Amino acid sequence: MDTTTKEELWAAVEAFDAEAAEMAMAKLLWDVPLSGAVAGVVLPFLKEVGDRWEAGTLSVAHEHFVIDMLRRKLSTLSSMPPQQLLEKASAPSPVVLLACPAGERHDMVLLCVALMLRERGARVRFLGADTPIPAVLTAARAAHADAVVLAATRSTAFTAHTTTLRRLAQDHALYVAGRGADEQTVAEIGATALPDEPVRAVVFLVGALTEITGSW
Ligand code: B12
Repeated sequence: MDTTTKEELWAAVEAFDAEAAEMAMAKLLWDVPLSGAVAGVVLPFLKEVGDRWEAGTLSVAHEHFVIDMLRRKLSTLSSMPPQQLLEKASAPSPVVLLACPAGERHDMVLLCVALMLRERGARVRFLGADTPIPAVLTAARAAHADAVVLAATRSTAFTAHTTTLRRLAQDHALYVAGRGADEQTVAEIGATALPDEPVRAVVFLVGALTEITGSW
């Protein structure tokens, strides 16, 4: 990341200067492909938000301000359908449904993964934060999802719904991620754990989906 622009970005965030923060973010993202922007700018920035928040140098208000700006920037970056889908609209490509279980609001990394998958040509259905597991099951069936990706910071977000998640895993390839996806939880719900690092997780999913669909 360009250090001067990064400093401008943090100064703007500290002053709640939305226009300057967006200008700095736009400079950092200028002419960078989506996956490069997510991996090289958005995720490191999000990590620094987390570090500053834990160190007590970033207030809750700043954190909300940053998350809102990032979400808006990410949706602009992904406003066009990916090239592969425009070129071959009828070509089979896997459907991936992504959500955070009920009570879980940490969905920014999941959103980054969704955008990177979309850029690789997957047909992404993003349900986002706080989605009840029975609703995920219904949506996965209706969308004919080839894979479902769930992320949570607490393992109880998964283990409170073991029976439904096991049923989900019987019909759809089920992947879990985030701090709550520990080894014991993953085994209990019959899912597969994704690599913790989002870019590696996307590579892993693309490989797995190619095997599942046999045609991607
Ligand atoms: C931003 C933030 C929020 C935002 C979330 C905004 C959003 N829409 O995502 C808001 C304000 C909503 C929030 C709320 C709360 N938060 Co909060 N939050 C954070 C913070 C500061 C940053 C999270 C983040 O995005 N980090 C950057 C990413 C890159 O790092 P990461 O989360 O560790 O994720 C890594 C991996 O786990 C993995 N990963 C995570 N998700 C996914 C998904 C996929 C698909 C893949 C492949 C990988 C993956 O990738 C990352 C890189 O390795 C962290 C602190 C921190 N250091 O992270 C706390 C933190 C996650 N929050 C925490 C807590 C406790 C809360 C609250 C309970 C606080 C409160 N008292 O209200 C509420 C709970 C809300 C809820 N019901 O879910 C705890 C969680 C502890 C735990 N394990 O239970 C943390 C760790 C802070 C702390 N140390 O206490 N929070």
